[in-house]
Parts: sequence; C-alpha cells; structure tokens
Amino acid sequence: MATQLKETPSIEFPATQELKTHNHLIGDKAALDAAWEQDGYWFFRDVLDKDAVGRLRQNWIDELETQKVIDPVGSASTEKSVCYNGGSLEHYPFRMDPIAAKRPWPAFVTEKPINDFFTRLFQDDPFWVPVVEYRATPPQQDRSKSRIDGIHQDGPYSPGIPFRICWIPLAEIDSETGGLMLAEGMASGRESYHPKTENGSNGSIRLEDIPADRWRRTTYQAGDVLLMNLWTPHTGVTNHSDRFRLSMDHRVMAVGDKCPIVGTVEDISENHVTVRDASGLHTLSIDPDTYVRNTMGQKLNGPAITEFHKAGSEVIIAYDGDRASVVRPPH
Ligand SMILES: O=C(O)CCC(=O)C(=O)O
Ligand SMILES: [Fe+2]
Repeated sequence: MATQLKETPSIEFPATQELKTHNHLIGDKAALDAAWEQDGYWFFRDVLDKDAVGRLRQNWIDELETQKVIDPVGSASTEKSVCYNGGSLEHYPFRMDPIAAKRPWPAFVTEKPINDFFTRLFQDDPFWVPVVEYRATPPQQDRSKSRIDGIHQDGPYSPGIPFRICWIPLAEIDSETGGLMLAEGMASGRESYHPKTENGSNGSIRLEDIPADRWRRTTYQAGDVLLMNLWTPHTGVTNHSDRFRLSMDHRVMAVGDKCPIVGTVEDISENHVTVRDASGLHTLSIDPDTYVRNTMGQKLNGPAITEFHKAGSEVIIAYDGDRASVVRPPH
C-alpha cells in the first residue's frame, strides 16, 4: 500500500511503501544475509523489551523536562508521544549533548533481553561501535521547507567499518512525526550515490538519483528496531506533528566481524596515528585517501587532521593491514 506523507504541495516528496518485516528470518543466517544484500535492511517489529526501551527513553524525557519544552509527564507512559509545549527552542541542544554526556547506551545494550536479542540475531556476541546519535527532534517550525533532511548512505562516511546502522525508535513515530525513510534494494552494489565535492567530502544524494518507487517507511513503535546496510540510501523525515520525535541511532556488528579499534590517540600526524586500546598500542599509516573526519562527517586533509584529532581524544579507526581507512570521533 502506498502512503503519501502529508506534504506541502509545492515540495517534491516521494510516495512511500511499508517496510518489510524480517522477524520470520531470525535464526536463519543464510536467509538473513540474503535479505541484507537484497533489501538493504532488516526491520524487526516488536522485538526489544519495552521496559528496557522505556528506561533508555527516560534520559530523553528528563532532558526535555530540563529544557522546559515538555510538561512534566510524571508516571504517564510516553510510548505514544511527548507533546511539545511551545517552550523556547532558542538554546535547545539539537545534538542532545547533555544526553550524550550521560552515555546511556552501555546500560541499555547490556540489559539481558536486549543483549539476548542481538546475540540470537547474530549467533555471536554483539560489538557496539560507540557511534551514537541521540535524537529528540521537535516539530519543524518552518513548514515551507522540504521534509527530506538529507539523503545519504553511511558507507562513504565510514569506509571500511562493516557495521550495521541500528536505529531504535523510543516512542511511536508515525508519518506526521517523520522518522527514517529508506530506499529498498539499493545496497547490493556497494555503490556510493553521493556526488563528491572538490575537497573529497560527500555531497547530499539527489532525490532524482533514487528510483521513486524504492522509498519505504512505517509507523515505528517502541520495541521495533531497524538495522540498515551501510550502502542503503536513507534520510530523516522532518517532524510535522505536535510531538517530539525520539530515537537513538547506534552502530553494531558481531564480535566475529572485523571490528574497528576503539581507543584514545597517543600520537598523531598527517601521516600516522598511534592509538591505545585495551590490548595496547597500535600504529597505522594515514594517506590522502584515509577518511580522517570530524564530528560533522567532513574529511580532514593536511594540517586540519592534527587541529581536530589530538593526543588523548577518543577515536574509532578502521584499518587494512597497517593502513588506517577511517579515523573518526565517536560523535
Ligand atoms: O534519525 C534520523 O533522522 C536519521 C538517522 C540516520 O541517518 C542514521 O541512523 O544513520
Ligand atoms: Fe544515516
């Protein structure tokens, strides 16, 4: 069934169809792998323990109350919605740094039912890459703007880290609230649809470069989880409801996959990085094709590398032999 999101008529917005659900494939590794290649995502409906999701969500509710942009919810369930009360967004922390500072994800992923789900899915222990975005997106004020935040693939921003994007709605996200919209069946070629800009960064994917009949979304509920292939084009859809859109996006892989080094910079130059993790020191070379990046996903070249990455800062490094393919901050 094609559902058209409510749209300002002057702005182009594709018709979307329902996401597939992949619940029936859990336990069948070959079928899961095939769907991963073919569909470019796994969507599992109602698989995450709702109490655990609720405890995670409480961090968002606390922050929204602190910001005075929602009325105190007390013991009311916030699974359906948290209404925006119209409070000022002038100092609103759009990237949710106060939640990031509390680092609520380790407590969540180590809750037994959550860990059990991912262990069963991977038939291996999950490895959580500490790249996490905490989103509490208020209603979009300017309704004349496009509802498409920016079509992108995560792959070209983190080349060489074979993680899966793990997008977790923390309350209902319906078509008005927006949420994530993806293009199905575009990942198997591992092809970047991003136009390259002059400095080697990635420009946004153009809507016209994605076949119009590929777009998928659904009404997401707390308990659902969407895992997405690095090569699947996707975008956030802006919020046209009167509620906050609450989600967390994380990156996960199986311990048996080629996991990146997660550690702190010991020493860095334009040509190398030495990093310390639990297993000791590792030195990797950096060359002009290494995607050394900042928090905004921009590629850093030459002196910009050591202006941004310093001894003591946290990094995630993917590598091939002794060459770094990506050097990135967690956030
Ligand atoms: O939630 C969103 O708005 C976008 C999420 C996203 O791009 C991602 O999880 O990779
Ligand atoms: Fe993304």
